[in-house]
Amino acid sequence: MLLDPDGRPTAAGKGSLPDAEALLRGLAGMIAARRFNEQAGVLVRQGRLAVYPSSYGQEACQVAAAQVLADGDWLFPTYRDTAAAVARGVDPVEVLGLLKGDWHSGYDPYERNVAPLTTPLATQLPHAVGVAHAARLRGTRTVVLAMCGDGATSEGDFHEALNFAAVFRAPVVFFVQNNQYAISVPLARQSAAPSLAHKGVGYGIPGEHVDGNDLAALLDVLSRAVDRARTGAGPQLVEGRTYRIQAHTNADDATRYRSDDEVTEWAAKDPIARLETYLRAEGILDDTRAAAFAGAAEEVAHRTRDGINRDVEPNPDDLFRFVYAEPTPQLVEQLAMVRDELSREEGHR
Ligand SMILES: Cc1ncc(C[n+]2csc(CCOP(=O)(O)OP(=O)(O)O)c2C)c(N)n1
Ligand SMILES: [Mg+2]
Repeated sequence: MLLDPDGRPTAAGKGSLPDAEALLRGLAGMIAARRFNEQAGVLVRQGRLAVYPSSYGQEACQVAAAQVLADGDWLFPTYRDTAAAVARGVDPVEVLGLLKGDWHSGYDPYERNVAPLTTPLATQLPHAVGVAHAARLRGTRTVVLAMCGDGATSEGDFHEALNFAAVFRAPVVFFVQNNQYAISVPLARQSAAPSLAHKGVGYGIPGEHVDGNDLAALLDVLSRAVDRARTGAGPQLVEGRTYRIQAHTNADDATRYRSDDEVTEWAAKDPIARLETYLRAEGILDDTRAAAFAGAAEEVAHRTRDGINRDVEPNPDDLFRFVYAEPTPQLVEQLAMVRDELSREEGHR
């Protein structure tokens, strides 16, 4: 921890905080991320999004994950990491395409080097390691940052990915957002490991845990892990300890398995308030700048709202177009069946 929950530098933080510009950028990113979370929540209630797994309260992890990467690096997000994708520059409307039920991944992964949001737990991790391994074989200096949740660390894919990455010294940083729950399952029922960061040890991967609501500490730990991977020293596991302030998704009722007191306790450790308090106390942030950050966040919300509220006419052919470069005979047949069925429906109208 570099900044305590009241926004004061800790002993470790004195003299070793990231520079003011990085912290301001991080704060602006978190304010935009929170506004995006709020906006997406509203769009769900309006029936414009099918589902939204909110990262409200986890904005420091979301923004830091994007901020520590260079342009050519890759980010592998989960369904909860929409705000990280937005922070990396993916169009917010396209990011929500999948959750709206519009279109395959919703965005072009190659535009900002952000892999598709992955819903099956941990399956993105072996893919991330593959990309990192390929980069190493090609001699590029690409680093991959692969995100997953606390629950996902129980999945076989998590362990296989760590093992492969360690053996082949793949330039990948595994970033676990430990938000204390896997839907209704609390961490204590999920894992008996001393910490999730310990899970690297058996594979020969250094593990570090960090306060996931302390943007300064996250930038410090994650950027060191990324730099280390870039120099060829191999993978690292970082556990960010944070909290899922809202329900798992809009389809969940979190009051059935956790207390309001617990939520209140974590809300007091809010990542945005903490950094803002520090930056104001240091005279780095003033009202004009804070208003500009809020204005930019409002702009993201506005764009998101406008784009999601615009009805698109989906082309059913698209279901088949991007599955394989060369469609399989089965896909060709299925496409013909869909077209046939639709044309008959047209006939009945
Ligand atoms: C392979 C697989 N098994 C089960 C699920 C159902 N599922 C969706 S989210 C979730 C909990 C994941 O918890 P965690 O990894 O901590 O991520 P969080 O949702 O807290 O961000 C589960 C079990 C799934 N998506 N994929
Ligand atoms: Mg979790």
